[in-house]
Parts: sequence; C-alpha cells; structure tokens
Amino acid sequence: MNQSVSDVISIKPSAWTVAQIEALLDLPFGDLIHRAQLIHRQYHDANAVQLSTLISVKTGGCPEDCGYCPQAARYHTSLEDQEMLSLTEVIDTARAAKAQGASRFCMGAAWRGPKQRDIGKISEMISSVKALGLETCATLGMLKQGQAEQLRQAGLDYYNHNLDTAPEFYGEVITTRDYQDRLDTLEQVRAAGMNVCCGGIVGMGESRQARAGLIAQLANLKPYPESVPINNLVQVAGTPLHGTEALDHFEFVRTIAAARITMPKAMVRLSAGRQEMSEAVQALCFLAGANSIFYGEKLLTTGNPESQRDDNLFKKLGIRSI
Ligand code: SAM
Ligand code: DTB
Ligand code: SF4
Repeated sequence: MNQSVSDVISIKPSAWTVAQIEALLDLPFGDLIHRAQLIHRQYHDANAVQLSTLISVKTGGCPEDCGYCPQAARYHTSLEDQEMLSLTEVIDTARAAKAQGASRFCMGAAWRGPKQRDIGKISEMISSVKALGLETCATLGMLKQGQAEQLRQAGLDYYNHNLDTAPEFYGEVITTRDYQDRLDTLEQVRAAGMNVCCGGIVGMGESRQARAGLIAQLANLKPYPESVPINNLVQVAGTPLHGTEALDHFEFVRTIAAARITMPKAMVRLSAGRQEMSEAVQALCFLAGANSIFYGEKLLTTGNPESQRDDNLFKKLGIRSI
C-alpha cells in the first residue's frame, strides 16, 4: 500500500486536513470500506441503526435562497405553503412515529430563524414530544442569543443546523447567510449544552475536494457533532439545483465512510435521497458506517421510503432498529 495513504489512516490527527480526507476518498473502494468498518465496529453495534422521524411544522415561504430547497419563497416549485401546525397535530404525528419504532422526532421549520413568539409555540411542541418518551430534535434556522437556552429548557436534546457544503463552494449555493452565521449558531447550541446535529448535502455539483472540505469542517468542530446527517441532493423542479448531474452512488458511500472514519463516535445518518437509492446502495452505506436514517414516508416536503420497505430491508440485512 502507498505509504502516505497508510500514514493518513493509521494516525489520528488532532485536526483533519482537507488533503488527508481527500486521500481517504481516493482510496480503492474496498480499502475505504474496510477502514470505515474497523472504526465502526470499534465504537458502535455494527448491526444497529437509529430511526429518526421528521415533521415539517411550518412549510414553505422561506426568505432564504438555498439553491437546493423547495421551501424558499423565491423559487417556483409546486410546494404548498403551510402555516404552523397545531400542537395536537404534532403530538399525534409524534405518537404515531413512536408506535412505528422511531426513537427521535425532528421538527423542522422553513425560517431564516425563529422569532421570539415562535419559540414559545415550538417549546410547547418540544416538551410534549419529549413527554411521549422520544428524543427531541429541531431545525429552525439561525438562533439568536438566548434562544438555544430556551429550547434546551423546553427539553430539546438535539439541534440540527447543517454546514451544507465546504466553505469554498458555499457561495455557489446560498447567499443570504454566510458560513460564519452557521458556525455561530452551532456555537450557541453547544454553549447551551445541547447535542449538535450537523452535516451537509452532496450531489450539488461540488468536487470531491469540496466533499472532503465539508467533512474536514465537521470533523474539526470542537467537539465534532454527535449526529452527522449526510444528504444526497433531492432535486426539486423549480429550484436552481434542479438538473444538476447526479452524484455517482459510490461517491455518496465514500462520503459516508469518510464521515465515519473522521468522526468515530458520531451517529452518521444516511439522510435525504434514500428514495433514489437501491437497497444495495443503502446496504453499502450501512457497511460504510451509516447508523441512522430518517424513517417514515416523508422527509420535510419530499418523499422517503415507506416504513414497511425499511422494515423489510432491515430484516434482509439483519439490522436491528434503535
Ligand atoms: N430552515 C432551516 C435551515 O435551513 O436551517 C431548517 C430546515 S432546512 C430544510 C434543513 C436542511 O435540510 C438544510 O440545511 C439542508 O441541508 C437540508 N435540505 C433541504 N432541502 C434539501 C434537498 N432538496 N435535498 C437534500 N437536503 C436538503
Ligand atoms: C437534514 O440534514 N436533512 C433533513 C433534516 N436535516 C431536517 C431534511 C431533508 C430535507 C429534504 C428535502 C425536503 O423534504 O424538503
Ligand atoms: Fe429556508 Fe432552510 Fe430551505 Fe434554506 S434550507 S430555504 S433556510 S427552509
């Protein structure tokens, strides 16, 4: 084996360089999966996958310009906007998700960030969902001083806020908030003592080096996130990224493996884009170290495999859900 490659994967750097992660991504596929498996088995039950269910509590009409997102008001997609769901609707959906086997319930809102009056309503949702015995997660956009603390007090276990891509590619996708804004929100979440759920999207036309750049950013957060969602772009007609050349699925699997190797203890989530993946590709993602999925037939606004299909896949693979 090439000596420099063996160096990058045998030592555990205190900070990952983009070049080191690129060297991982450049490995022969089998070698990369093998490395990921070794780490995965050292830190996790290799046959257990965690289930999170998503709900969109406020849909569409978002003022931001994220080029991938069907919920941005400025793009003409066929999505119907929906004002905030009632507390009862959220509780009923959470109860059903729990009955189906989900252990975490994630509430998303199409906001640049929550207004103070939104925090009150969301806090009620969080405490009610938590009272059902589910882990709680929310993704509400950028947080202002004090808001993370209020959410934590309501019982929020995880806050999801993605870096989305590498700093050098970011400006191609989003202009209405910058990379530092995202890092600042993550800092607020950490300071409030919550778990961080932070990942990104691939398949947006970025280079392999940019995928390495995203993983480097995530892995070098101190500490790195507890939960790392890796999304494959779901292309929605009307969004600027619709029509982007699809990412080869092996490249997606490689990204999962790099996340696993660089963030050994994290739950790495095989997130959006599963509906477009065969069972075989999903199985490769689990082999590469993914140990969490979104479960339930809808993500926020787009489709996800039906629970029954996932149950069948888990049965075939001998995977236990947690
Ligand atoms: N509005 C909040 C925000 O952006 O911070 C929270 C909700 S937003 C929809 C959450 C994340 O979903 C985004 O950061 C992005 O990573 C992911 N996402 C949105 N649209 C997507 C798509 N079409 N394909 C894959 N991931 C997507
Ligand atoms: C994340 O990283 N992916 C989820 C969740 N966090 C909020 C969202 C995926 C959204 C896919 C497009 C949609 O359904 O609107
Ligand atoms: Fe708005 Fe979030 Fe969509 Fe960006 S990703 S347009 S902030 S809902």
